[in-house]
Order: sequence, then C-alpha cells, then structure tokens
Amino acid sequence: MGMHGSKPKKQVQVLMLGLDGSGKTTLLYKLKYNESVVTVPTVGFNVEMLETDSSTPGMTIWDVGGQRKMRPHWKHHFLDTAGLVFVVDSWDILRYQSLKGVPLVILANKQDHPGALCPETLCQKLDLRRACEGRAWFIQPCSATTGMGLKDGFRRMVFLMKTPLRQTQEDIKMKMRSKSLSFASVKQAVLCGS
Ligand SMILES: Nc1nc2c(ncn2[C@@H]2O[C@H](COP(=O)(O)OP(=O)(O)OP(=O)(O)O)[C@@H](O)[C@H]2O)c(=O)[nH]1
Ligand SMILES: [Mg+2]
Repeated sequence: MGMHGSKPKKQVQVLMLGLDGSGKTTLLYKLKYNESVVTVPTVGFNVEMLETDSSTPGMTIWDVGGQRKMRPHWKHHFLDTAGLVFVVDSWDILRYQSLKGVPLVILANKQDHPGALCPETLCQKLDLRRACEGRAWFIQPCSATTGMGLKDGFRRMVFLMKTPLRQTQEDIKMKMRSKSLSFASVKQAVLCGS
C-alpha cells in the first residue's frame, strides 16, 4: 500500500522465453542481484521485479522454463505481456496470433564464449529480418555470466515498446544514442506515454 496520496507504482510485464539452457534464469539473477547463480532447469517460472525509482514504472520479468514439457505452458503467460524477450533459439513462438506485433528483443547470450556468433552473423544465419517482419525488434549481444549487454537489452525492450515498426537496427541504435537514454529515463518515457 502506498503512502497517503501516492499512487500505486505502475508495472509492465515482460515475458522472457527461449529454449532450455539458453541462459534465461542465469541472466535474470545477474540482472537483478549481479550474482552468478548455479541454476537447475526451470520447471514453472521465476519472476523478478527490476528496481526503478519511484516515479518510473517497474518491469516485472517472467522467466518461464524452456524445456519441451514446459513450452505448452508459455501461452498461459501471454495475456498481460507488454513485451517479449527471447533468448536465442526458436521462432515457433513468433507464430502465435496473440503475440502478433509485440516488440521483440533477442538476447544473443553466451558472448563470453570464444567463437560465439556475433549478432550480425546470427541475424543472417537465422534470417531474422524475415522472421521478425511485422514487429519492432532488436538483437542484443550479451553474457549472463559477465553481465555484458543485459541492461542494454532491457533498455531496448522499453524503447521498442514505444517505437514505430519500420525501423532498421541502425535506426534504433542511432536514436537511442542521440537521445542518450538512461535505463530510468526510457522507463519514464513509457510512463508518460501510457
Ligand atoms: N558461458 C556462459 N554460460 C552461460 C551463460 N548463460 C547461461 N549459461 C550457462 O548455461 C546453463 C543453462 O543456463 P540457465 O540459466 O539455467 O538456462 P535457462 O534458459 O534458464 O534454462 P531452462 O530453465 O531449462 O529453460 C547454465 O549452466 C549456465 O551457467 C553465458 O552467458 N555464458
Ligand atoms: Mg531457467
């Protein structure tokens, strides 16, 4: 409950999906606590709120297990999803009608591994431009182990929720650079626009 006169804090729901072992749980706890946790495959889901200051909406991140037996349960989380973060690998999820047009951030995780594919190569190999047609999207290199790129990925998620569809990856990078958006200020933008 808030103090007298204060409004309850706004929350946006962000759904994080991806095949089992892609690193969702690791990156969630790295992002939230800056800790490298030892994970077990998620049966069910983990949910964490990302901290923001009192004037900006928080992001509630839902990390749903990616094992085959868990995938039929993904759709139960679609209803109030404002944005989708997909940790590489599968596109099947993009075909669901109820996720049509929902902005997409692809976290190209495990970049700390020598020989990890760069975003541009992944983009080509997975034919992402075609797969992501009809939605705002961005591919973000990251490492759940070191924390590299994690905050940027979620900043981009907030940015994409506010951005028109027809933009190239370069457009998005340039606009974010020129506005020099901070993690807090992009969340403020969501609050003001909603
Ligand atoms: N080197 C490296 N290993 C990672 C990275 N992210 C995750 N891992 C490892 O990959 C394994 C699986 O990570 P999880 O976070 O459990 O994967 P998950 O996507 O939550 O898997 P499910 O819960 O089964 O859907 C663990 O051994 C992690 O330590 C990363 O960025 N770099
Ligand atoms: Mg997990």
